[in-house]
Amino acid sequence: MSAIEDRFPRPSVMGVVNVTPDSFSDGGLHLDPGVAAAAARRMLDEGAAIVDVGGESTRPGSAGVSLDEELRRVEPVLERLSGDVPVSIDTAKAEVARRALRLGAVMVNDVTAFRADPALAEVAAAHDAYVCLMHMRGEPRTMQVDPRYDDVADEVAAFLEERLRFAVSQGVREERICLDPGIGFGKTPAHNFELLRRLDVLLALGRPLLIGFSRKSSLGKVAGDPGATTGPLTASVAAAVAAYERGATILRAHDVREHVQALSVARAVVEA
Ligand code: HH2
Repeated sequence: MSAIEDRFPRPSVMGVVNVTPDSFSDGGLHLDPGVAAAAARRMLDEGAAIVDVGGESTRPGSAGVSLDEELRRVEPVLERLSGDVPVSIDTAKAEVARRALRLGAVMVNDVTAFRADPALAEVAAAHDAYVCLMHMRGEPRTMQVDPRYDDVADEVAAFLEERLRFAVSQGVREERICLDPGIGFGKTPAHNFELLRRLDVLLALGRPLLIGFSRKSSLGKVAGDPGATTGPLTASVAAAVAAYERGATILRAHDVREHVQALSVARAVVEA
């Protein structure tokens, strides 16, 4: 298989299918495996390059789910997609990733960057899977309680560099790895926007970047609702275009059609 930027050229959209009762914006929508699989296929038709299937919400305040419950949620969906939809498995558990990769998933998206379950790195390496390593400060239960940084871009970059080195030391090929600053994971709206503004600091690590700003509350807040827990579609699309223009490669989004359309225009502007 190829380098991640060959398989997922700039800009590629990653559609989101959360098979959870409690995800912050689409919780409960895709609990039925047939509905979830249909949503994944629709996203592919709408132009997604890959679909991110997750069975555990990481919204602020969430406590996590057991291995059995996570498998019960995602396995029937992956079986229905049967290797003909490119799937990323959004998990921090090695066993969930192992089963998903056996069922045809091609990417492991770990919001803990191989910290929660270091064995996940070996599983990804054994399958030569693509990997997304994300920055999170703290854990979902507490991460939004007064997050502070001296320099958010430098600190996120240092963390991602260390996790990249760890992944490579466990046998994951560097060319398979993308990095993600983890928008909303232990960050204020100001931190999230500074990370986008200073994406060059992360690009200097030499790996493609994945950005997941879709529907996140910082967008609702900056668009005028200080108590927002989600962000509107229009703001999500604006953030994805801004991220792409600053160098992001993969844009993680719930509303695939609109993101693909907007990013096609943005690409037409930058490409001769
Ligand atoms: N955001 C969420 C989940 N997984 N993975 C990556 N790599 N980057 C992200 O920004 C990211 C992610 C949170 O969004 P969502 O999946 O919609 O919600 P929940 O965690 O509540 O299921």
